Amino acid sequence: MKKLAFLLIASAAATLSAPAMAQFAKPEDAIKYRQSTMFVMQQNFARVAGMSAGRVPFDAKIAAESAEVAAYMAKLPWAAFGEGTDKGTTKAKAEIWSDKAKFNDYAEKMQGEMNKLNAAAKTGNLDSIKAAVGAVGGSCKTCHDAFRS
Ligand code: ASC
Repeated sequence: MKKLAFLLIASAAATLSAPAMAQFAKPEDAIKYRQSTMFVMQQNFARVAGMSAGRVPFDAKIAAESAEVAAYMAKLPWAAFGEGTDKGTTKAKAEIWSDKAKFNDYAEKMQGEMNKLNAAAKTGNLDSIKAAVGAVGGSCKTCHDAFRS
């Protein structure tokens, strides 16, 4: 009985010390999760970027819906960069874990720019959308240059 109580407390403590990992059964799941959420974000962002560059006809409703999805997806990948998820099928650089403050800062900046794009897309004003698309693209690139191999 004592042993069981100890095991329960030990496993609760392990869970508390690794909140980001707690929601993934294994590191590969976390890697797949962050890649999948970034893929869905990128697909939606690229649709709006294509309109803003004139590669596809501007459709305000589709732009607004896509920006909304991209802004939501932008929140999701970060919980999946827990300890132990640096190895496997991933382009994530070790610097993500050794310079977490900078990584988190870039992640937050990207979300901020994505929220601005979402707001711009709701207005339907193509010039504001163009400006916001440029800022989002810049924030993607800044982080990829530093943290993606
Ligand atoms: C994309 C994509 C990125 C960014 C970046 C912008 O659509 O996949 O990583 O935009 O290329 O510079």
